[in-house]
Amino acid sequence: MKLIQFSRPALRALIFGAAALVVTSTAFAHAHLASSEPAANAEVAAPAAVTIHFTEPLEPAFSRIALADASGKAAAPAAAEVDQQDPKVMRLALPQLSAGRYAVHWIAVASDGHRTQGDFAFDVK
Ligand SMILES: [Cu+2]
Repeated sequence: MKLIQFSRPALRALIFGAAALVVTSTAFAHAHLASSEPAANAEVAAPAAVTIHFTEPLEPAFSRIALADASGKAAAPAAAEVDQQDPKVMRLALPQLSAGRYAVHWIAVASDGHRTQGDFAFDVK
């Protein structure tokens, strides 16, 4: 069986085209925060968890959520978990939080290996 022959410029165009496709599709695969509970800057009764919904499925091994109190001290001893049913959701179980402002720092690694991160805060009444 004879292989299809490509001219050199055609082959080059094909390779660049494929590379561009890969770059484009991975650029869209970054996991960004879609919504959270508590929402950013919300004032809430002590929540049982911080739940963040992302735009892409997460890689559980490298994704995490950290919570700090107003003095910057870690306020949640548990590790965040990615939902097994919906890998776009990551949750951090919380101990009973006292009133005050809390800072959330999240790191999300999408299934394509790309890492995004962000911060928001909420107030406990
Ligand atoms: Cu990506």
